[in-house]
Amino acid sequence: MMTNPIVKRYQDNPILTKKDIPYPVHTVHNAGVAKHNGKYYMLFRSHLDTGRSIIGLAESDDGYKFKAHDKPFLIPAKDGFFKEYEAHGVEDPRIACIEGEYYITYSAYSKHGVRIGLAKTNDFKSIEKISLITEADYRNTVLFPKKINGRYVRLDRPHSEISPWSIWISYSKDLIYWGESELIMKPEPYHWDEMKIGPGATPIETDKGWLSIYHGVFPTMCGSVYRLGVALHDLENPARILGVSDSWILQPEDPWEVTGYVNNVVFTCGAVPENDGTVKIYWGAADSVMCVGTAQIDDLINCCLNNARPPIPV
Ligand code: BMA
Repeated sequence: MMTNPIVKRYQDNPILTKKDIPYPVHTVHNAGVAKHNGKYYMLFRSHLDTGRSIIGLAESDDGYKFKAHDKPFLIPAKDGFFKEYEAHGVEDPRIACIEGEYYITYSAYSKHGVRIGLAKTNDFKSIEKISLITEADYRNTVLFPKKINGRYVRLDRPHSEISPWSIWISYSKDLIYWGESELIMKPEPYHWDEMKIGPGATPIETDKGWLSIYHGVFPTMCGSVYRLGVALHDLENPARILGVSDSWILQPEDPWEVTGYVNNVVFTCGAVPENDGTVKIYWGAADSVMCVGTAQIDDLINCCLNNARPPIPV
């Protein structure tokens, strides 16, 4: 184990497990987290008995000790347009606060594949589903937390056999219709992220660029290993990547990261920057429990700039 890790794990991990949830679930993982009126709100994914997922809500005063609400927060629609496309569950929410509104992007599963849903809340009490903002097959879509040059921007992860599991960027005037898509980052062959990459946490604005914490997957004889890495995007033109860290910043090490519903997974959907220059990174461990750790934002930026590999392998 590294002696001075970039991401310092919280000593009381895991911070939320199925035992903390007042309704029956089998897992608590892959949560988006945001701060609202001084409180931390966590939207977490849980597997039900059917093997399909729903999204619950927990809140915290300090970002470490969370209390789950009595009822799930975001569940597959029972009627209307969304029903057809969410029938197999809703997964992996990300939260972006844009101009005071909290936008949630989530994976909507159905027999037609996986699409990205967009929902909105102002208060984490009620939620409004807005639209399905991709066709199949997309996962891992994160919104930038502000408009850039007058447009909303997102990182996303379409999948096709010809161009598997890379990170793309798209733009929108209204958050509903997206376009001018461009591939900006690919897995690096024979590297820790050689099989798949996908956007993770909502990008964080820094004076050096947008910091993006993403996941990378390596295939082994024993299944895939999910780790976290970092990339830095130009502030004005986020399609331009200033550097991608050659090394991961977090890999499965704790027993609940190594063994669980899916072994060897650390997977982030949310990170909260703090005023003291640190960031709280939240990750689902082994698709079973939620964990948190802190890092210095400057250290993560240095990983991107001083130990960089090209975003698109040459
Ligand atoms: C990915 C997604 C994630 C999950 C990960 C590891 O493909 O399904 O939600 O955490 O696999 O199982």
